Amino acid sequence: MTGDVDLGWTPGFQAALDALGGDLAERAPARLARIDRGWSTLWYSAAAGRRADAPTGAPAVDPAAEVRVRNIGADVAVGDWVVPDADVQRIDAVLARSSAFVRRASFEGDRAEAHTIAANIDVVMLVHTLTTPPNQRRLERELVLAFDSGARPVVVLSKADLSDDPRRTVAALAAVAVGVPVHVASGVSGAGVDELHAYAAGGSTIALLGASGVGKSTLINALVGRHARHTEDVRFGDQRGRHTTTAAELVALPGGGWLIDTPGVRAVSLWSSGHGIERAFRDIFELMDHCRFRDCKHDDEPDCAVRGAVAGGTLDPARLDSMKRLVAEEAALEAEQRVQERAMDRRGVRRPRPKH
Ligand SMILES: Nc1nc2c(ncn2[C@@H]2O[C@H](COP(=O)(O)OP(=O)(O)OP(=O)(O)O)[C@@H](O)[C@H]2O)c(=O)[nH]1
Ligand SMILES: [Mg+2]
Ligand SMILES: [Zn+2]
Repeated sequence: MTGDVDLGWTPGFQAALDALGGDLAERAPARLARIDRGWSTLWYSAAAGRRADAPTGAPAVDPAAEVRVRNIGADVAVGDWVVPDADVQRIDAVLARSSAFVRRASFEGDRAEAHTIAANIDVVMLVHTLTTPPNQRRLERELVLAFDSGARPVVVLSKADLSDDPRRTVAALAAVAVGVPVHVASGVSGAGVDELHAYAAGGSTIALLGASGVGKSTLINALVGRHARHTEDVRFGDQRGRHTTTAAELVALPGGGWLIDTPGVRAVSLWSSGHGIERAFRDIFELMDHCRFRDCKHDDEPDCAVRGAVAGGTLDPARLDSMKRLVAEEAALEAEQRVQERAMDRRGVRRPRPKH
C-alpha cells in the first residue's frame, strides 16, 4: 500500500466506518482534501473501506477520483474522513476523528464558535519564523491547542537562511516548548527539511500551523519538492504576511505521508478544555506538586514551590502569568459553553460536541 492511495486510512478509521452500521458502512469513504465556501473537495482511496469480500475497492486517488460535494449541514474540516451519499452530492456522515486542532473562531456578541482547522492529524507543526522577535506567549497558546488536539506537536523555526544568529530565538522558544522537539529549517535553502520529512514516516498526516507569512507554504513546497503551493512576499516593514493561503488543503508527499497547509491565523484562542494546559505547562505543574498546600494559588502562600522557582530565577514570571491567563480563559470558556448548552436545551436543539 503506497501513500499515494491510502490517504492515511487506518484500522481505527475502518472501525469508525463499521460503527456507522447499515448502508453507510458499506459505502466508500473519502478524505476531505479542501474546503471552499460551500464546497468540499473529496479524494477517494484504494485502501479505505475496502473489504476482503468486495471485488474491487474504491478508485485510487487520481484527479478523476476527486469529487466536489456541497457542504450542507456538515460540520467538516480538511483531513476528515467522510461518507458521501450514494450519488456523491453531499456528505452523509463524518467518521469519528482521531484528532482535531480546534480554535475559537469568533468573539462576536456572546456566540462563541469553534473553528476546526484540521482533523485526523498525527503531527502538528507549529511554525514560527526566525526573522521576527520570538513570541513565547503565542507558542504557549498554540501548544495548548496542539496538545488538546490529540496530535503530536513539533515546533519549526523557519527562514533559517535569513537569520545570522538564530540561537537566542531558538532558546527563547525552546524554553516554552517543554518536552517538544524544536527544529530549525528553511524552505528556501532546504536546511532542516529532511528532519521534518521524517515525521511523515508511515503515511502520517502533518498539519502546518502558524501566523501568515511565516513560511508554511514554502516549507510544504520544499517537502514535496515542487511548487505545489502559492506563496507571497511578506510586507517589508513589519514582516507580516499577506494571508496568501486562503483555504486549508491536503497535499501528498512523494514517498508517503500527507501535509495540510493552512491559512495563517492571527489569533489563537482556546476552544476546548482538555489536558492541553497541563501538558504545555508541564514544568509548572511539576513544581506545583511541591507546594506545601495542595490548593496553593501560588500567590502568597508559604512554601510555594512555584514562587520559589520564580524567586530563584528558574521560572520566568511571564510564563506563570501566561499560564494563569490561559487557565482563566479556559474557565470562562467552560462557563460560557455551559450557558450556551442550557439555552440550546431550552430550545430543544443540541449542538453536537466537538468530535474528538
Ligand atoms: N529567505 C526565505 N524566505 C522564506 C522562507 N520561507 C518563506 N519565505 C518567504 O516568506 C514569504 C511568505 O512565505 P509563505 O510560504 O507564503 O508563508 P505562509 O506561512 O504560507 O503564509 P500564509 O499563506 O499567508 O499563511 C514568501 O515570500 C517566502 O518566499 C525561508 O525559509 N527563507
Ligand atoms: Mg501559505
Ligand atoms: Zn504554590
